[in-house]
Amino acid sequence: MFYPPIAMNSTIRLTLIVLPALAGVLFCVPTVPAQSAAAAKPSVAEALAFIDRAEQELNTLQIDQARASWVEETYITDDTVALLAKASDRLIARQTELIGQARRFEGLPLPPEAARKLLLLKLSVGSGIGVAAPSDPKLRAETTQKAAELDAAYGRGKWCPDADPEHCLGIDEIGVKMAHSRDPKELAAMWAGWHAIGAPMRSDYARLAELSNKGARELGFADTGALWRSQYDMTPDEFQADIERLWTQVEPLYRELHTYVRRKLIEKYGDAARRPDGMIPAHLLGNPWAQEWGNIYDIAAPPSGPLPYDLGAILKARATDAPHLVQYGEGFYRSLGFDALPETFWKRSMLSHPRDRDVVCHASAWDIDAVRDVRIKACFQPTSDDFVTVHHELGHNYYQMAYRNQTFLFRDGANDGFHEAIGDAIALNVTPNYLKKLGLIDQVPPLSADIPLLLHTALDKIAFLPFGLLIDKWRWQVYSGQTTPEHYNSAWWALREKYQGVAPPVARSEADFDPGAKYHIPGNVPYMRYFLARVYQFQFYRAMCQAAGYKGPLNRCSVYGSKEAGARLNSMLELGRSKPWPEAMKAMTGSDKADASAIIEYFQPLIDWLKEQNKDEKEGWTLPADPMK
Ligand code: X8Z
Ligand code: ZN
Repeated sequence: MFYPPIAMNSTIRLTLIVLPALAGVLFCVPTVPAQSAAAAKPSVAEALAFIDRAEQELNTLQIDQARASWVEETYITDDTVALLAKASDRLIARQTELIGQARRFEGLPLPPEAARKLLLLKLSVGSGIGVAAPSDPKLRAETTQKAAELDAAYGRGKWCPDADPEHCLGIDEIGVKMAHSRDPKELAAMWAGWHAIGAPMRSDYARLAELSNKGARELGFADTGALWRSQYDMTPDEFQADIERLWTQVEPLYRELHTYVRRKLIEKYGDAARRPDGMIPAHLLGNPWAQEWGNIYDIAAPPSGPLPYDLGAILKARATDAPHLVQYGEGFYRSLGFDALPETFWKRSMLSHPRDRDVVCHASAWDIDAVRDVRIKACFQPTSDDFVTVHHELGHNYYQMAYRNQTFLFRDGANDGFHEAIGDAIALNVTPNYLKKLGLIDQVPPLSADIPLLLHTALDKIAFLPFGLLIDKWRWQVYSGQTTPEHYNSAWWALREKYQGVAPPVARSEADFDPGAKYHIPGNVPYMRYFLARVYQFQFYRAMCQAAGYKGPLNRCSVYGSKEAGARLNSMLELGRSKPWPEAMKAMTGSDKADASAIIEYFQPLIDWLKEQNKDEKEGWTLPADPMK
């Protein structure tokens, strides 16, 4: 299993209260035949034995699939694509069969753990490729082949600026260039060059959506989006409402940041940044997808001055190599009381971009055998972004190691947002004090430097929120049929305009498929997890700071070296998915709710400052008239 995969979980509320009602829905599968509909009712002991065997079998198949997936993503060829498709096919085929067989245990008075496992078995369908597949073997094979091909298409994606095939750039290089270029023309060319990788994916993507929907419907879900929204220990509708609640809490922060950054961009670029509708051109924000804006800190810097230090420049000046970057991260986890990474991590990980073959550079963390074989696959560079990404990926690996004593179906995050939040919560501890301890900076800047530091963090964390929200809003529309393939790109931009207030730098049409240029779309990785994680990580961070006995402004807290903070974190990690996520949340934070109050507390001084900066500005943007209306 690797992260990011599709995740699966449920809650006590589901198991104890909703399950009897849901069991009818979840286990009343229209087209997967129940094995023994006419046979005598099985006993509880048989159900427990069935679950035990299923877990062992799926564990073996999943290890095979993870190895095939690792080889495909680190060495893309038509053969590794085909081998991955086969391994995924075997896993999904068996998952589907077992889900069908499990129907005969419906209505048995099972212990809660076993009932939860049967629910998770069903929700786990398609883990490995991110989506379900039809039970018809031909259609299933087509599904797994398409999924593997789309993943490979992203990995092979390149932009060749001067049509010289010897001089092409992958996304890791484009990312660094877009972080540093301040030439709007060059930025627009890079933006368009990278986004061109999406167009050839469109028809495969449409077909995969159709196939995965068929798979999801066979299992009783409305569509793939509903299957994804069912992973959160509440109904899909409740989940949607909870997301809206969180967005309402944080949207005002985003709009303040948008207003401020837009003004700074116009000061810098003039007409190249100005639009009558008030939106920001998406190529000017220091990131290929305008998802995190920390790289344009220099443009957004307040009058009080630049950042007190530039971590990226420091790492580059020291020629910090990829293993060294990872050692920094490992050092943090060890200081909390976690183990050293296993020897095999260093032998088997892919930490840099190999030059002799195509790979998927997008960073991910892997748990190949659920024993010790954890790995990272990434194309790390000595940048401050990758300093954070190292902590992020290691968060997945330490979670995987913490829940390894759970049985198969419980070996996952409490929900997928938890999995994404751990490493980010740790990276929030990269404060000036901590960097000084590492010897990376000489002086700790005074508290008066906090507006620059907070602004830099907000450019990454707050700017991301609408992006994190809209990716799956688009996919949910695609899967429900609300957005048809002829409108894929316009629906994508309608959401980017509505939520982010950004606009494409060059004209777009349905000849483009811009969603394909973002890894998680061809990779079929659900994305709402990252929105959740932006909220959760501040809750987790605040809880660790409390456990460490920290008193002071939240943004200056670093729990480096605190065994108490480590123990608090571990109390949540070791649960894996054995408990509903609100219980895991409670073990860590004392509260069983997702709640944006921690993120607001963290940024409060900046929020006040931004309001002051924006007092003469017109906030917001206007949307183009909807052509469908
Ligand atoms: O995909 C990731 C991680 C791997 S799970 C590198 N992230 C999202 C992205 O890059 O789009 C982390 C932040 C959001
Ligand atoms: Zn992740």
